[in-house]
Amino acid sequence: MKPDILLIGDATPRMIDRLSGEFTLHTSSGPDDLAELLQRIGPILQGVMSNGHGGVAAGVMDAMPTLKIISGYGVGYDTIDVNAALQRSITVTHTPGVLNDEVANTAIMLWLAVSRRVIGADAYIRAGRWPREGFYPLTRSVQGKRVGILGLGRIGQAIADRLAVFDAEILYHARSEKDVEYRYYGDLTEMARNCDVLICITPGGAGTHHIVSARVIDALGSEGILINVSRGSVVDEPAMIAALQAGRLGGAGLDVFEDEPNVPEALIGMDNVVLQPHVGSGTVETRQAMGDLTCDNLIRYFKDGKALTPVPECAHL
Ligand code: NAP
Ligand code: 8YV
Repeated sequence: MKPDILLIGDATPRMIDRLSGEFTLHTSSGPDDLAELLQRIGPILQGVMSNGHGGVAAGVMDAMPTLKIISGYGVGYDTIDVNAALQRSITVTHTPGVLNDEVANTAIMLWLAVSRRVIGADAYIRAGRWPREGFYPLTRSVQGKRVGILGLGRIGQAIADRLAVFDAEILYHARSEKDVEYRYYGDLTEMARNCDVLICITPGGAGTHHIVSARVIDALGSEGILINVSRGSVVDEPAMIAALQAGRLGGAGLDVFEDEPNVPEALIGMDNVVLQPHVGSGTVETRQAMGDLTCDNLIRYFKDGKALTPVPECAHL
């Protein structure tokens, strides 16, 4: 008998292929059909694959009394209620490491795009303005800047590695100081005051909610650039928008938002902002590596009871 697995959110054809060899698959495309599905087949489900966007709440787990594992297709697991999973002895897994380079590249790309006004310059040509109005206005260099990294973990370190070619002075804020040569700031506002660019790459969730506050944004200042590739909840979005509108913040490169997939209308018309629909890891190559690990976690768990990459809270299960 193949175990029954529920897929919540998108999975690639390669993932579906691999999983359907081992499991009986059921798919939910979102909250609209989830309740009905759970009522119908909840009691037979033993595993869940979640892309993290809709998440897995305690109530959803309750509807699956024989659930053993939730395999997250992504490294961030803020939308999966890990405490509720632990109470039910459910193992939660994620995909650390395999997306570091891609997300770091995304952060750097957003910074370059904002500083050098890539989107505006492209639009300038497409609107036929170059022959009529001459060269595009000068932009800001990315060379030799002070870059503050909020969250010096796996991806934060990959960002720091890339910053060497920009001759950046690297500052960072995390919960604890690391054994690195970059300058540590225990106080995020103080770091923001001392950097030209602030790149956010912490987990989401209660511990980091609005950690980039109005105060931090004001400290970054009118020439400062905010890059967010972490979670929308990390930045106080209304405060950021107000600062951008008033010219108290220089620009922003945003891959994540507080109410995805809804992006505040106010951001749409701003030419000092570059927007992406949460695609930091969204390449064929990296999603393949993430998808393989997501599947391997499920397959290994049902083979020998041990997943490959449990989240730290579930490592002992
Ligand atoms: P990681 O290795 O666990 O690193 C997280 C870092 O954040 C650590 O340095 C940690 O500090 C710091 N941190 C955690 N809570 C904090 C707090 N309250 N205040 C200050 N710093 C805090 O994680 P990772 O693999 O680099 O991934 C980081 C996050 O990136 C994910 O959780 C996810 O939300 C996001 N992400 C986004 C995308 C995207 O598509 N945009 C893709 C992948 C990941 P300590 O080391 O001191 O504990
Ligand atoms: C993806 C992410 O959006 O890994 C993460 O934490 O945010 C991204 O890589 C997603 O989880 C893929 O489904």
